[in-house]
Amino acid sequence: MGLPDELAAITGRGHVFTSRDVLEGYVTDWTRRYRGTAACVVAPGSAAEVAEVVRACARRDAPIVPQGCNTGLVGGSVPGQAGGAGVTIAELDAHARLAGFGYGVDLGSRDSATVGGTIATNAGGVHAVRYGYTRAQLLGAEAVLADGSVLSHLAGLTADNAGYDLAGLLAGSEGTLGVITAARLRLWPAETALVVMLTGVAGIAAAAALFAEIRGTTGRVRAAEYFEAAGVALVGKVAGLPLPLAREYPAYLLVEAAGADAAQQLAELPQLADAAVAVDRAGRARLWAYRERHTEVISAAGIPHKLDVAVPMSELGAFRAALATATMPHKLIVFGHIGAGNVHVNVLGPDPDDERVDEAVLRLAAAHGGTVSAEHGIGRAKVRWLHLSRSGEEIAAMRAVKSALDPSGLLNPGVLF
Ligand code: 2HG
Ligand code: ZN
Repeated sequence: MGLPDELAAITGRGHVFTSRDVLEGYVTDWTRRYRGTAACVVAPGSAAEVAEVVRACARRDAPIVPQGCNTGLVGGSVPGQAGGAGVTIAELDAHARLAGFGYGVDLGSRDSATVGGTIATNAGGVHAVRYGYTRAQLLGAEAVLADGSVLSHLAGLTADNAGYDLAGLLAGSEGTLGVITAARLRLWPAETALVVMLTGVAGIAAAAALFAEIRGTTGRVRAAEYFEAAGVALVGKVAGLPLPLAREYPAYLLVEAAGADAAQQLAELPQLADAAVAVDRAGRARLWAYRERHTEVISAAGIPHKLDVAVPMSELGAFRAALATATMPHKLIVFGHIGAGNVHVNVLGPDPDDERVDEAVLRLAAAHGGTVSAEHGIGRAKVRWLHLSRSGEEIAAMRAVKSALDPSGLLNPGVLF
């Protein structure tokens, strides 16, 4: 019996896919820059089935790549050259809202990204400035380890300080330590009286300064997002949206805040020469679209090199200026979560396999005191540059954890190290 048949005996035949056409969508990552091969895709329906599948693969030394809905952007959820169950972020948030709560992580791929995948990647998203990354939402986790054992800690006690934080370790492990099958998540009281403000600024340093001012004067800031004229032009061209303000600006700052006074506080800011403000749902969505549609319109224009970096707030201006030279002569689109100093550098033009621009941008971020991965993770895309953000001692400790939990390197080989 071949592996697919053995797996079908565990999950049922309808949960094992082997046809080339179906596999294609699972072995190519969202950017189309990373692809690999797989013997089959299996979609187990429970933690017990995941455990049996992992054991069956381990017996045959068959590597496993855990995948949520494959929305990752660093090749971390697709196999190298050698889906299944899951609740989406939008479903989780909608469910929490029925009880007057919300989930702290929100991101553009909310309708497809799964809770398991976002835990594995420690997703940040647009509300990280208020609620933190996924790890901060995690009160416990259940995961199947490489030997098929099930690690489970779901009790959710607030006061619980007994040893290593294994759920925290699984967050951001990018599928290299276990397959996440359940989680206990923190919810937040749903915020009301939301206001979104979009304004033009001279550049990234001005956006950072304005954000600092807004944070000091406005109640609850939930998001602070940055984008530039090049991105707005592409959104206009591909998605057909008109210019967001009366005239064009070099860059834009979008802020979302909550609270009865928030709209008034924003309106009183003396620095705002030209701004659009929306308090109703449709108006807020209209302003958010200029920021949220960046990823999709860039992808429609080509296969981008995505460098998701962060630098200290004080370095943003100098970093942005140096970026223009480092990425020449290619098309550069810069946007990101400015509240966290997180800059999404997208470069269109270089061949997908040509890593010179990746090298230049990541070294530049490191030289400015930043990190090679602010939000998306290391995946396959940034393995070569992990050392720019983690010391030899840190990488050795990570490798020790990996080989203790997955001695034969069965889980997501080629990702992270
Ligand atoms: C976002 O913030 C995502 O929209 C994607 O992290 C960023 O496409 C990108 O580079
Ligand atoms: Zn992002």
